[in-house]
Amino acid sequence: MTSDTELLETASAVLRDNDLGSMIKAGPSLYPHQWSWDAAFVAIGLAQLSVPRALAELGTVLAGQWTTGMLPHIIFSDQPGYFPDFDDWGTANAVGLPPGVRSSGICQPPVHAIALDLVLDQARRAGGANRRIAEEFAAEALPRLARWHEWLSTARGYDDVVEIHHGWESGMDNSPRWDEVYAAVDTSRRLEFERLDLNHAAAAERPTDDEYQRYITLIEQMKSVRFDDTRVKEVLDFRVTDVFLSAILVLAAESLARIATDLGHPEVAEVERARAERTRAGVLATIDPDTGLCRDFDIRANRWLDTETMGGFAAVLMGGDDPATVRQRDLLRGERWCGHPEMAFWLPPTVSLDSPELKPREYWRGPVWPVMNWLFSWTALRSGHREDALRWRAAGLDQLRDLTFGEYYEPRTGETLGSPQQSWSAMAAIDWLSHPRWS
Ligand code: 2M8
Repeated sequence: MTSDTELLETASAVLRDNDLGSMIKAGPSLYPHQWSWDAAFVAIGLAQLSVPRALAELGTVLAGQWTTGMLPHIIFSDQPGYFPDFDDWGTANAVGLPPGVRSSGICQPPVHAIALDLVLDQARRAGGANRRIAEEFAAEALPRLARWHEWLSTARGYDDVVEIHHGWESGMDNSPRWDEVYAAVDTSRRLEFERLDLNHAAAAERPTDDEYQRYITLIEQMKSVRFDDTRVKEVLDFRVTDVFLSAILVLAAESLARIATDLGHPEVAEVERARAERTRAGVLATIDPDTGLCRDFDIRANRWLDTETMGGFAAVLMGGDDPATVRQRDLLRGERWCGHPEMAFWLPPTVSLDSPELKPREYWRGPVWPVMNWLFSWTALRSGHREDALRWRAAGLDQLRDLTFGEYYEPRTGETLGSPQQSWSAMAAIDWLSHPRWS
C-alpha cells in the first residue's frame, strides 16, 4: 500500500506540475485556467508547502475582482483548449469587469476567506517573514473579501440565502439538484459550439450535450445585458437559491470576522458575524421537515427543489448541535449515505446509492469527490465532531492512495474518474497529511 510519505510527495508534485506561475491550473489538460473555489482550496494545501505561493494564488483570485464586488469563477490563463474561453464568455464589455482582467462573468462558492484564515494560521505557526507577509496580505485582502461577501448578500441575497444564476456557480454543475431548473431554460435556438472537454474526459463521465446547450444558452442571456446584476435577473431562465453555497458563506463570514478582529477591524468583524448569523438562519429555514435535508428554491417557478443530493447537507457543513442538524448528521453517517453497505469507502457520495437519480460515473450525479471529502472532514473537525472528521480523513486518504488524484471516484468500486492529477484532490492529501490539526 502507498505510504503517507509517497502520497504526500506525489500530491505536492501535482501542484508543482499544475503551477503556471501566478495560478495553479485546476487540472492539467481539462481545466487549464484558475477556478475560483479550486484556487481557494488549493491555497490551503499550498500553505503547507510555501506560504508565499499560497498567498500569490489568493492574490490572483482577488486581482480579478469585479467593480461590483464579485469574484469571477474563472481567471483565464493564456493556455488554449477549454470551452467556453474568455472570448466565448463575451465579458470584455461587461458591466463590472476591471481593465486587464480576463475572466468569466459568474461566480463560485466563497471559500476564499476560509482559505485566507487557514493560510494565516499556517503563516503564524511558521513565524518570521511568513507571518509578516501573510498579515500584510490579509490587511489588503480584508476589504476586498468584505465587498465580495456583501455582493453575495445584496446583489445575490434572497430570503437570507444566496441566489445563483448558473449551475456552474454552485460548483456542482450538473447535480440533479438543478434538473428542474435547467428543464425550464429555453433552448429552442440551438447553439453551435465545440465541446473541448470531451477531448480530455470520457463523455459518459461528463455532462451531456443537452446540458451544455442549457449552460451556454444562459451565458448568451447574460451577455445580452452585459452581465448587469440587475438586468440579468429579468432575462435569465435560471434563478435559484443555493443552500450549499450559502452554508459556505456562513463559514467564510465567520472566518473573515476572525481575521478582521485579529487585524483590529471590529466594525468589519461585526458585519461579518451578523452576515453569518443571518445566513445560518436562512439555511436552516430551508430544511424539509419530512426528509430533514436543506432545500434550494426555484425563484422563477416559486417552488422548493427537494431532490436528495449532497447539497442537502448544508446544515452539517455549518456545524451545529440543534436537533435538525443532529438529524442531518445522522442521516449523512447512516446507511443511505456514507454508511451504505455498497460504498467502497465511508465517504459522502454526491447522490445516495439508493436514489433513483444516481449515475455513479457521471460527474456530480453520484461520484465521490476528494475535495468534498476534505470539506466535510474539516467542517466536522471545526465543529467538534472529531470522530467523523478523522474517519473521513482516513477513508479519503485511502481513496487517494491510487496516486491518480482523480477529480471524482466511482462510489461503489472506487475507480478513478474525470480529470486525473486534479489540483484540489492533491490539496486534500497535502492538508490531511501535513497539518497538525489532524494528529
Ligand atoms: C467543474 O466546472 C467547470 C465549469 O466551471 C467545467 O465543468 O468545465 C466543476 O467541478 C467545478 O466545481 C470546478 O470548479 C471546475 C474546475 O475544477 O470544474
